[in-house]
Amino acid sequence: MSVLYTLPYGRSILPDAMIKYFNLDISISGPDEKFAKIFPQKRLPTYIDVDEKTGDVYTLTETLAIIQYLMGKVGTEEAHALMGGDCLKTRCSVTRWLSIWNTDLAYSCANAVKQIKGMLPYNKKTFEAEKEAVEHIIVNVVEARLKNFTYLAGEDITIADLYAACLATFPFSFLFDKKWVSNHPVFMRWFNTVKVHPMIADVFKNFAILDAPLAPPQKKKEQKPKQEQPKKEAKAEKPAEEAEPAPEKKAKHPLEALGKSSKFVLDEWKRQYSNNDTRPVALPWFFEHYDPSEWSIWRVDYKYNDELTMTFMSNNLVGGFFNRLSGSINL
Ligand SMILES: N[C@@H](CCC(=O)N[C@@H](CS)C(=O)NCC(=O)O)C(=O)O
Repeated sequence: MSVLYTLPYGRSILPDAMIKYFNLDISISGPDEKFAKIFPQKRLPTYIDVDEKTGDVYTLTETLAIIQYLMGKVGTEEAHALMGGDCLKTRCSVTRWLSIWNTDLAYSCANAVKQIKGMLPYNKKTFEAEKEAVEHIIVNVVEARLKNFTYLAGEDITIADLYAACLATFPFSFLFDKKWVSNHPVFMRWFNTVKVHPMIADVFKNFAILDAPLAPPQKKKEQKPKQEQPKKEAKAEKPAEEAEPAPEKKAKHPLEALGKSSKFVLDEWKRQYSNNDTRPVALPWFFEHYDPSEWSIWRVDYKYNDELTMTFMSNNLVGGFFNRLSGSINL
C-alpha cells in the first residue's frame, strides 16, 4: 500500500489533508525504520507510491513534488482547477507561491523557532534577522499581492493558498500574536477566507492566536555579590586608597572549589579521544589515567528511546544534556 510519511506540523499538513479530503487509498505514517532506510535525507513529508496492479514502487521527497503528484493522481476537475487550471500563467503563479512559502518563509520561520526551542543556539542578531525576513516577505510580497486580489494566484482559490494557510500555522505558533493580527488586516482577510476551505478546515479546529510572541530562552544573569557601602566612620579612619571598593570577583562555579585535576587532564583525554582509534588506543589510555578519587563516570540511559526516530530529536536531547553539563566541562 502507498504510504505518506508525515510530521504533525509544517510542510506535512497539506499533503495529509489532501489524502483525507480526496479519500485517497494512501496510509499516513510517522517516520519509522523503513522511512529512515529509504529516505536518507530524513526530511518530511515523503511518499512511497505502490501501484497495486503492477507492484511498481515510486518514491518521492520534496513537498511540492508530492503535492503535484497527489493532485495528478486525483485527476478531477476540482484538482485541476486547484493546480491553476488551463491558464499557463496561473499554473506558474501557483508554483511561484508554493515555492515562496516552502523556502523563504518556511526556512526563516524554522531558523527563528529553532532558537526559541533551543534546537539552535540563540543569537540575537540572526534571530531578529529571521523575524525581519518573515515580516519583509509577508508585507512586501504576500500582502502586496493580496491588497488587490482575493487569492495568491489567479482569481480563484488554488493549492498555493491552501498550502500557504497551512504553513502559516508555523509563524502563528511563535510570532504572529494578537497585536500582529490587528496590524495585518490584509493578510488576515485572506487567511480567514482560506482556512475555512473544506480541505483544510479541520487543521484549524483548535486554532488560537498568541497573546504575545514567544521569546527565546534568556540566559540567567550571574548574581553579582552586592557591593557593601563603605562605612562613613571607617572611611575617615582609613587612608584613601584602602577605602576604594575591592574589584568585583567573578562568582565561582561550585566545582571550582575542587581545584584542577592533576592526574586525569581533560584536555589530554580530549586529544587522545579525537586523534586515536577509540577501542585500541583511547579507551586503554582512559582506564590507565582515570582517577576515581577525582572523577566519577556516569552512564545515562534515555527512558523514551521509541521517541528517537529522527536524528534531530536525539541531537536536541544530547545537546541539552551537554549544555547542562558545561559548568563541569569547563573546569
Ligand atoms: N525541501 C524539503 C524540506 C523538508 C523539511 O525540511 N521538512 C522538515 C519538516 S517541515 C523536516 O523534515 N524536519 C526534520 C529535520 O529537519 O530533521 C521539502 O520541501 O519537502
